[in-house]
Amino acid sequence: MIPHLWNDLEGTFFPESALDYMPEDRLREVQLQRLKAVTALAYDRVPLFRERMTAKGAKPADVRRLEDVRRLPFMVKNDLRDTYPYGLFAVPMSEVVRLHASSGTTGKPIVVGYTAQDMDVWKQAIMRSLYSAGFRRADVVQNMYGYGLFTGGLGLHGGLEGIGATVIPISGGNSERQIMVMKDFGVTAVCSTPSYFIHLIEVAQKMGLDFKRDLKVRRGVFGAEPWTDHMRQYIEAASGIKAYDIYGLSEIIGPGVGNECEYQDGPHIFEDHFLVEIVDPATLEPVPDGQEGELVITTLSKQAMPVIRYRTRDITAIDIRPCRCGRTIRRIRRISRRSDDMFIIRGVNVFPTQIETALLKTEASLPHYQIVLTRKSGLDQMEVRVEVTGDMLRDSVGEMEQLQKRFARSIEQITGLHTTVTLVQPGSIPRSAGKAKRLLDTRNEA
Ligand code: DLL
Repeated sequence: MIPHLWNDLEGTFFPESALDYMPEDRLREVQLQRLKAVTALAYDRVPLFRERMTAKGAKPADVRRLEDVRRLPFMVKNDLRDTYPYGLFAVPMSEVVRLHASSGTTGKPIVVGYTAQDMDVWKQAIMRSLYSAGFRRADVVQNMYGYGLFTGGLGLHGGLEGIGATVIPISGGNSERQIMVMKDFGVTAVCSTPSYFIHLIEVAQKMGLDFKRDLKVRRGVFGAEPWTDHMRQYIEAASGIKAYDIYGLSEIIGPGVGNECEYQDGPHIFEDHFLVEIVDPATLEPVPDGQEGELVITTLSKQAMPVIRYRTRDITAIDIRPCRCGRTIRRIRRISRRSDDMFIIRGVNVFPTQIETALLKTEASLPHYQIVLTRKSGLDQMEVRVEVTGDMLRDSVGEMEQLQKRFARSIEQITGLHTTVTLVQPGSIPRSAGKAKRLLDTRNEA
């Protein structure tokens, strides 16, 4: 029997989600009850978790108060990779109704699974996200997140249908068509990565359209990559819409871990489903509320893949100031950086090591390379500079161009991203005595 972890609460979700306004002591009670249940579930069903608990001398019964979460072992992205594909699942495959995947540091993605109940929890979390950002059933919504293995497209889609909005499942790309649809279908709200939407603003301008005058879009939820307040101001001023931050990650559920309310002051976390802690990434000790550190999340109601104390690598702080909207679920500060070297370009997660793998696959000798990220007309661009070694030197210019193309193709195969490859003189890429600085990210330097 799979325990029911969430529908014990008779929550009325609409017109306003009662769960967002639960009295704080009741919320903490719910969290504790669920933390106990999810710890027991993982202990019973997930060997990796049980082994780590045993190594720590811990038992599920040790969780008596919420703070006891600190007695539980951490999980990291590598754990998902090491147990690829289904090693962290706590239910038989017959109970799993959906799989999603996200890229990891090696060629293999990480895989996440959902039971029917997990799908419901996810849908509710997205409905609450959209509702807090002002989306309503009368909205016509263009969902520009990628449909497929990425959690963005289908995740948002479920919640959009849940609130009764009209969904246009267009996915990303084909920018002129996006603008045409936006105009002709009378789109009132959008879901997109912030960088792609900025690009669309430019495309619309090139097509001779004025966002404010010619389009009916009034709001959007933006996430899947860091975006600054500066970018928000730009989006709002240039398009006349209200832009809200949506946060989430595949390992936890996908989009919908948290979302901003009308005050646009950092995402409220759906704390009845996600327990958040902030730790010092070096010592892993908790930091006081309000102080910055690494966000650690425990899923409180997921069945297929319960995730305990997941180190997100996202750097933020819990905002303990009450929000003017009256929601009791707390907020986190908007995420502007990660503690590891993964970077996100156009919503796709990329690790420098993936680029290295691609270069090595093309040419056997180890190249010196640097990844340069820039932002042109609002759209993120990736350039990979590769130092030419003796082994790579070819006679003709044409052969060198071929080499360049093969590098670019190999990078695209591994990351799915189109990139410019530039061959540079030997010795021109800076060397470091310690860690190599593979990434030059100038996207926020404007
Ligand atoms: O990006 C899920 C998602 C889809 C969120 C659509 C929002 C909208 P992943 O591909 O696993 O999942 O990437 C998760 O993206 O750990 C953050 O580093 C980053 N990220 C996600 N949302 C935000 C945001 C989806 N609002 C990783 N602000 C996370 C900053 C974000 N970074």
